[in-house]
Amino acid sequence: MPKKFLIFIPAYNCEHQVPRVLDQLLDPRVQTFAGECIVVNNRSTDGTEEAVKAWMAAHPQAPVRLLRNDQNYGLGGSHKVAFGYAMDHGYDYLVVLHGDDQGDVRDLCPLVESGEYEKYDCCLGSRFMRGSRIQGYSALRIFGNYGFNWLFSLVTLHKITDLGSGLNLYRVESLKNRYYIKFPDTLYFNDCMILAQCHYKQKMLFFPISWREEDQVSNTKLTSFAMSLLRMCGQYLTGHKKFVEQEMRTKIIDDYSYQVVASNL
Ligand SMILES: Nc1nc2c(ncn2[C@@H]2O[C@H](COP(=O)(O)OP(=O)(O)OP(=O)(O)O)[C@@H](O)[C@H]2O)c(=O)[nH]1
Ligand SMILES: [Mg+2]
Repeated sequence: MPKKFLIFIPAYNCEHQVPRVLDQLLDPRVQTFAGECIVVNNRSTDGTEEAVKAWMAAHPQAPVRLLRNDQNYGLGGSHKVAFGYAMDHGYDYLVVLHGDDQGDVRDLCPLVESGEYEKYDCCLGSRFMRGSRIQGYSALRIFGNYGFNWLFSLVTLHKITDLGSGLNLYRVESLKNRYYIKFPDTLYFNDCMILAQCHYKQKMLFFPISWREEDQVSNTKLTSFAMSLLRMCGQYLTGHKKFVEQEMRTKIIDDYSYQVVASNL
């Protein structure tokens, strides 16, 4: 039976980029596997929601649904919304595609067309491996990423070539025990996911992607991000199990609730 794919686009203040991301879904190669798409608006303060609605009105055949989080849950919290949605709606796979148009969902096509993705619990897009293409990142940022990939690889004894790009594929079954629920709701969510996937011995594949920074605003504060990653590595080293099971949120949310604000389905 063909597998059901849900495309999840996290969106926060990306009114200019999100229509371009939705345009990527019109590619016939993408349409062969993409089922429904949810855009999760994390309470943007710009015109993101209007831009998505306008795109949906112009493409009434596109199976897109626009969700709005009941609070700003951060990028991690938005993943929790989407993971829950994928489980509740019977999806087999979930594709994460950032709404700020830095990646290209077509980079997934070879993996999906060959069926190779079925061997893994997650296929993680990598900006820093053979075959990857990266534009618009400073040398410092690239160097820092290579350094942290190396450090995380050493700590986990797994070859890690990206700690969190904006194009990833998850097997929904592998998320069903909701091991991720106490992970930070912030931009550190992906780093914790990788450490947990190593701890739980999930099958992980890194695949090369193209990534660009053109008209996007980077929200990553490099120094504090680096310090937090170092702290995380230290904690993981002193006890994997304790690390992945601890409460990592500063604010506990019992229900990552949302409203459906528009739907073409
Ligand atoms: N910063 C931020 N992004 C969010 C949030 N909720 C959803 N997003 C989306 O998450 C994606 C990643 O956010 P970015 O700020 O670009 O962070 P990043 O991609 O990790 O870092 P860069 O490589 O610098 O772009 C974007 O598509 C945002 O639209 C949020 O609360 N804060
Ligand atoms: Mg970004």
